[in-house]
Amino acid sequence: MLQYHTAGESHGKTLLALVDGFPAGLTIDTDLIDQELARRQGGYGRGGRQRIETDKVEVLTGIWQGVTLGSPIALQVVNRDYKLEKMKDLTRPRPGHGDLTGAIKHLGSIRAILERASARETAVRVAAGALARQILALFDIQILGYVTELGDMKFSTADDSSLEEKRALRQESNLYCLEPQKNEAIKKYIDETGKGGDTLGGIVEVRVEGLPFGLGTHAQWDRKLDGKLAQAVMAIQAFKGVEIGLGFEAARRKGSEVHDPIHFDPTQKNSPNLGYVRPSNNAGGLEAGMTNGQPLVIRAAKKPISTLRKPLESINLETKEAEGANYERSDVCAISAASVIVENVVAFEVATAFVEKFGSDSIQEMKERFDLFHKMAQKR
Ligand code: EPS
Repeated sequence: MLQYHTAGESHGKTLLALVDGFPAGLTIDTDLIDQELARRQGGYGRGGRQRIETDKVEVLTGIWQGVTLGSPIALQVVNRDYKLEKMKDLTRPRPGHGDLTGAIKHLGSIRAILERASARETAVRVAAGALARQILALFDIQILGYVTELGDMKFSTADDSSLEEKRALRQESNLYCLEPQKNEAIKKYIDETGKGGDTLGGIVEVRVEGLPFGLGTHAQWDRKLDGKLAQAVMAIQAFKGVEIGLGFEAARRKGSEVHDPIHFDPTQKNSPNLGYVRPSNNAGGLEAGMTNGQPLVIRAAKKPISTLRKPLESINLETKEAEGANYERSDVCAISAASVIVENVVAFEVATAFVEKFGSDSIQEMKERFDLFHKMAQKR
């Protein structure tokens, strides 16, 4: 099974991801991983830390002459801002962070909790996802994440444009949304919020195109792809909600206004949808926990960062007196970074389901099995 775990503290020596179950025989392009790491550091509203770091991946194990061995792959992103040994503890927990609960749970310091709870850890989650999506790229599966809301601002999802057109729009945006003409308004909104000592959250959407039928399963709850995606995305720091396709809106409509009719177009028989076209995609590409040949569409909501320059009410844990929460350097808005994180976390889960269906021993075997399945499914 393809899976990963991470290690590392925000201001510790390094961040690590251990990726297990990765197939042998794939030539890895580390520049593509570095591009995703650089994107994660970007977008308007990020804090001072991003001027210190230039995140780059080092592949420590599992690769020989640029090709995966089929053995565990250890990825490293070194922290330039390593200063953990010199850092002091905090006494006034920040509402919304894990400070209070973690310190009580572990009978320890706030520092011990915040260093691991920090979203800095997402650098190696992005690295793991950017590695795994290189499997998907071999099978022409494309993934794009973008911001659709920032605080009370809403952005177009450019529904009539292709994924590549959307990618070009995103490239021009200072927030990785699809409306670059709003760059100035975005800057103003974030600057004003920051000046007021406050922070902003938002919503991101990820689209995955070119998926075959049948990734995931209907047969067991913990292998349903919608459930696995929801867990992976909800487990990103500060995320509070996940929707697939129409999401919560589906609950407000009648069945006839929700479910996507099934048509057949023989000219599309060779494409991933095998000719089964759907005039709408309210299901977001997943039915009964399996991909249905349509684009996967997933949205997720991120709360505003909980470190506020204008602190919220808190308690001094030593004296139990009321005091403002601690402030540590942070970002006003990290929704652009969040879109990169969700994109790569989704890529990892899709790759996991892909390996589950087509095998994890070698890329050559996966290709044969992928082609065989396509041929057999065309005859179904
Ligand atoms: C982050 C690095 C951190 C924070 C942010 C994400 O850097 P520092 O704490 O050294 O300024 O900017 O972390 C959080 C948002 C959080 O909640 O902890 C990064 O590299 O993304």
